[in-house]
Amino acid sequence: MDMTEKFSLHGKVALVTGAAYGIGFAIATALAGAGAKIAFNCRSQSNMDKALADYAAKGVDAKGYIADVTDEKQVADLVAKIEKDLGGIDILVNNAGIIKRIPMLEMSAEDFRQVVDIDLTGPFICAKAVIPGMIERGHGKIINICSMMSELGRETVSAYAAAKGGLKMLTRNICSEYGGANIQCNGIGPGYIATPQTAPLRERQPDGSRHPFDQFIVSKTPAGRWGTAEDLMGPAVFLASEASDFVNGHILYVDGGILAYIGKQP
Ligand code: NAP
Ligand code: GCO
Repeated sequence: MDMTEKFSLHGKVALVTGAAYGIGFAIATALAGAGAKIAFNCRSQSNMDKALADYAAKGVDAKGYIADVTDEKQVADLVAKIEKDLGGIDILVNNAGIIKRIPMLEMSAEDFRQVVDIDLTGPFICAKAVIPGMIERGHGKIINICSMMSELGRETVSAYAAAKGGLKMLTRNICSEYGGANIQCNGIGPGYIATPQTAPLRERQPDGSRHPFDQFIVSKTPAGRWGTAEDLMGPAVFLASEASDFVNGHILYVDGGILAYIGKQP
């Protein structure tokens, strides 16, 4: 048996949300490398223009659309446009997300709701928009980008942890409700990945030394380093491809071993 065929995405159409840069960009590039046609959305024309140039530089012929994942009408229009331009969506990667690092007692309900809206309600809206077409075509793959915070808490990220914990359960629920329609919904739980989202945690100190959080993460990660967006490419192709057809409702943590490790002995 030619195993490369099992991982091939030739003939498939993938929508990766919020993929102008960061993890989404790397995942979209990986899916394209496995043969998929790529659609992505972002929220501004300037990000879109830069992203299209970056995709072209990687040899990826991606189609970009402006849409906010929290807006049901914009998402419905996005899905309709992609179906017209590229064909029915076979693979949805719910990647768009934000974080607000604010101690819980200082966080407004408005800030909390915004994080939940983008990180949890957004994936619900996008999944709801593509599932009918997937049922009609008899197959579909949904990958939700979860987090270490789907399992663990930490100071200042109450809204993010609540949303990403919820996203883990939305993943299991989509699996439960639509597994019978041959839809696989799985999550990827990235560890600490060097992207714009985590840049504040890696900022150099005024004296040039590494940020204490940066040192903490490296010591907490058996791999001894931050992850890169490229570390997520193989897992994404696996979960988007036929190779994972009996994997459903699973969260694949790609964390250099953080969740397995109690931490350095004193
Ligand atoms: P990032 O560099 O901040 O990129 C996030 C992307 O989401 C941006 O392109 C952003 O676009 C887009 N986005 C945000 N809100 C959106 C909305 N309402 N509609 C459409 N797009 C929206 O973050 P990242 O590190 O690549 O993270 C990507 C995903 O992985 C997120 O869900 C994040 O929570 C998750 N994650 C990250 C890490 C990590 O260590 N970096 C670890 C675990 C999980 P704009 O330019 O329009 O804001
Ligand atoms: C934080 C980080 C995390 C990571 C990631 C961990 O402030 O703790 O930003 O939340 O981005 O989600 O998996």
